[in-house]
Amino acid sequence: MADKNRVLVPILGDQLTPGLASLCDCSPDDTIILMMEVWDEATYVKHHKQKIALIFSAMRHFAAELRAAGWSVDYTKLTDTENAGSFTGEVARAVERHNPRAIHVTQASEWRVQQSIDEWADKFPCDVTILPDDRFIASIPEFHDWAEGRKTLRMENFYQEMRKKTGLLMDDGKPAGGKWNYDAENRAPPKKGLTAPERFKPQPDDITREVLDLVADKFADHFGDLEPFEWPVTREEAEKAADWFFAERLADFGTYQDAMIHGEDDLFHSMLSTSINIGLLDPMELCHRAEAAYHDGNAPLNAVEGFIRQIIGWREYVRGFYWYHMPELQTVNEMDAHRPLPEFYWTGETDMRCMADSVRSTKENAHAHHIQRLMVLGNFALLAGITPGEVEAWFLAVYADAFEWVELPNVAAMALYADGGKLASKPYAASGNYINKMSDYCKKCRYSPTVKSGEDACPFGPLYWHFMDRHRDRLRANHRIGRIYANWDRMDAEKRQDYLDSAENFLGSLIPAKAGWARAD
Ligand code: FAD
Ligand code: DLZ
Ligand code: SF4
Repeated sequence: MADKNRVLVPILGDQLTPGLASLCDCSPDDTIILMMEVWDEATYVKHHKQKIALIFSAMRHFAAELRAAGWSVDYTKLTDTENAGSFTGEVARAVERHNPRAIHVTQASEWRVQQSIDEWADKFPCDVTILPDDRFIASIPEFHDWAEGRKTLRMENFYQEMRKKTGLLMDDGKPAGGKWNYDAENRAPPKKGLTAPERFKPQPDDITREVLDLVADKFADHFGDLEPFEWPVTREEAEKAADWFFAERLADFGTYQDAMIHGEDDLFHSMLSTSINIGLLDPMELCHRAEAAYHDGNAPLNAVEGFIRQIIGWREYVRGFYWYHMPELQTVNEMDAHRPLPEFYWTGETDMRCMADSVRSTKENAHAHHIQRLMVLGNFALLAGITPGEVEAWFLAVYADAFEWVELPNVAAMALYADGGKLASKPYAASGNYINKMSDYCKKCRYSPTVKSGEDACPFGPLYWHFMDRHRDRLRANHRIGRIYANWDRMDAEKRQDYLDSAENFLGSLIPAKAGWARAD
């Protein structure tokens, strides 16, 4: 049946928010909402099985929520049609079915998808309106205005603007407690025996079970364990997960933000990124709750400021940075890195205990926490000079919270310094001493961070010096690393050569990943 005069509102898998911009000016009796499970989105990289299950289950639950609220939802399941291929293909079919008078769509979070949406106005015989995604605190033009003309873009400056804009942790125009940033109090190493309270783990209902069967059947060759599947897939579950975090973990979130413990996969982290990224939780609401916990005396300032900084600082900043630097950000390789990704990023089969544990958590949970991503998995790729495109595809494929707008700046610019320093003032390069200080990994590792070269040396040590040595011309002018070259130059020549030989031997032993893990052959 043709529904002339109705408005078609396509909603994408990370737009699961009732107050979405494209729904605001519509009423249920004048609108058809279109939701589409499509092969292109599930396979442009071979996402972790849990990520596909998360998106499909959350989409199906959201469709049910919308229907219960009186909306008409046209929902295409992946197996409904033979060729549920792409967003544009499905919208074309929906235009034929419904003959809408207009399409209203909220801007896609990712450049790749937005490129295809930009073609809809020419393709379809109706008006197409693209609305800005107002679920972020800073709009894309606002970030652009802030960035334009600045020599360097730094999160800290942007974050202060966001604190002023939102009024979060502000006392009479000044930062609460007198400082903008309590990062220095967010770096405690793990105490012996430190454990974190369990997080809230929702159990699959019938809708999720059906999706899990679908994923097991259609995506068996994708990376990662499908079960246990413990991600929130509804607003209600996500809110329970947030309640749990605020009650059980926030108070220690700040102090142990950078700590790593073997087998303690998420420590005091919130595990809320998937829910925030797909629209089940409102980032500002979370920040207000964190601020209230501080004012009520339930969490210290270093925890609350740290949490708020991740959200209105880093999360907003990387999103603005992404749109400011796309599409060039996809191909940056300022460090001239060309080594293939090692196979152990997929198998976890390495004697490096820190890497093996981070890959294990990634495989089992579709998650690793920030310091595992940055200072273990990212740091290794930086030091070993792995091709940015391969590292980016890995990070995009393996995490349930991975969307290119947040993944790419974190990987290319933060972890790999492949943008040459537009985001970070220096590479996040570290030897095994950092990992040894911040984790319990090294104690039972086959390597030792105190052995400096040779077979038993922690590979991060020689790799660190190899990295510094080969990038001397690029990095020595950076005043934040000049001191490192002074140390290198003070070492005797034999010791320096030992480091470089150990690194070369180790790099020569790496087995490249087979094709087909991240993308279909
Ligand atoms: P918490 O530690 O509890 O932090 C609270 C929230 O702050 C997170 O839920 C997230 O929304 C936000 N946040 C924290 N750090 C960042 C950051 N650097 N950038 C953006 N938001 C941040 N995050 C993703 O959401 N998707 C990704 O694909 C992703 N890829 C990353 C790749 C690398 C190499 C690095 C270094 C970081 C990446 N991050 C990514 C950021 C961060 O690691 C995750 O957001 C975090 O681990 C999610 O777990 P959590 O919810 O427990 O976070
Ligand atoms: C990640 C993902 C996957 C796996 N599948 C779908 C899908 O079938 N349909 C859908 O609407 N969204 C999916 N997503 C999320 C999208 O990739 C995400 O919404 C866009 O990339 C945002 O630009
Ligand atoms: Fe990782 Fe090196 Fe420590 Fe082993 S010794 S866990 S490789 S940092």
